[in-house]
Amino acid sequence: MPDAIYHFPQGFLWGTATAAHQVEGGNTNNNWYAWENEPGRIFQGQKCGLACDWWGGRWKEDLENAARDNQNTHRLSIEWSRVQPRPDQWDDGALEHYRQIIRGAIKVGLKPMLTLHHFTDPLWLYENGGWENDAAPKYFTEYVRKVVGALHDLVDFWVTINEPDVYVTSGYVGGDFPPGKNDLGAAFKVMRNLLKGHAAAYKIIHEIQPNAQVGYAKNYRGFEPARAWFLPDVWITRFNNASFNDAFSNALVNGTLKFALKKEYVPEAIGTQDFVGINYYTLDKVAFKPFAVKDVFSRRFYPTDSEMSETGFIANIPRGMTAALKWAHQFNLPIYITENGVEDSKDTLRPQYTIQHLHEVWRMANFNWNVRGYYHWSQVDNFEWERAWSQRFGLWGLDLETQRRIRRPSVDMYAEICRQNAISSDIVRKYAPQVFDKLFPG
Ligand code: IFM
Repeated sequence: MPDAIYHFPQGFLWGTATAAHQVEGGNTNNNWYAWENEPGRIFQGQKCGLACDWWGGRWKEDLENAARDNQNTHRLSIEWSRVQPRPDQWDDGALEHYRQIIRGAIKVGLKPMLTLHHFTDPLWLYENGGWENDAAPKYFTEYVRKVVGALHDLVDFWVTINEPDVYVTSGYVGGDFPPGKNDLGAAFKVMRNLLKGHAAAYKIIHEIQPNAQVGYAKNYRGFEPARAWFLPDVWITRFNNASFNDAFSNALVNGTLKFALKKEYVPEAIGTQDFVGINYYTLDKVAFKPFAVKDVFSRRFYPTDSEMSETGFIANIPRGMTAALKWAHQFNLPIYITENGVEDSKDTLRPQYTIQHLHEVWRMANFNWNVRGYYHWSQVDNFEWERAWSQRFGLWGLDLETQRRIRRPSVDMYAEICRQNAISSDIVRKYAPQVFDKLFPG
């Protein structure tokens, strides 16, 4: 069999993504700490604890591993409650600590992409209504000014808010995230305030750094009608797309936020993204379900023949990545895959999942679409929110007792892809032979 190779564009960014609360440990001043201390909120009552002990210094080992394994970028986030522990108090020591981490990343050759808000809010804000409070965008703006002012000599690549769609649907519709509500009115308000916060952050960053690249990370969920011939399924699938996938991003184009059966014009949001960040994991089939008001008249399920992740959280459906990229392409901006990965402690599905999804990214890049980088979620197992430690997304495993990092085969596979800037038949043969014929037919 002759060797074949799928090359990615020159200068493609290869990295992994992390988030402060999930890796730092010891964040006891935010809403997730309060949440984990409420009975029944987190899987088996588990705790975030030391997480991956980044605050204690173990960021160094993980970032050095990433760089040694040929990555050239890392997406990480800042914990707001560390920088602003009280509304009237700033912690310059915390900012200095972040400077050290970011300097460390740059020193080993990782371009930092910095997220300003990744799910957690300071307790003082949470106790004052969180993002339901109309003052939240103003507070966020002050925090952003402080952080960007302190780090602008090191970072010019910013994600304002991670997955506002998940933050809102999980916290204010599904109830798995704090504050655990099921209230469409509150959901709309929070989405609108996040949009305002994003728009203001975009402007502040550009004021301080005219050449910065600023976007947000969109969790793109694939939706397909369960029965393509059945109009109610088609209609409800469109509705799911419009409310989950389109709402925030469309408002960045036309200023109109349409969400949770409400609509509001937020003109300052227009034109506030320089790139499209996509977090893609999986895809749902959607069937119309009469009377299911709470589930927005939808029954969502994975295609029956899907290959499933360890706890059934993710179905391996690479065509959803294609759909995500097609969706992103409409904005005519550079595209970064800001997250993609699978929970798999035994590393049996991750190699093929990663290769199959990257193959879709490669296909779209080779239609000359503007895809510029890929961040695998994640570098090392970390605290997976309400699912805690039951899901292991790391290329590297983590022994929580000892903080030892455990090298999984996917580490070597991803290192080889990053090194070659390509998926070669050799890599697929070695790490994911099950999908060799799919990727290299004939
Ligand atoms: O761990 C999360 C991350 O914080 C946001 N996107 C999805 C990941 C996997 O669930």
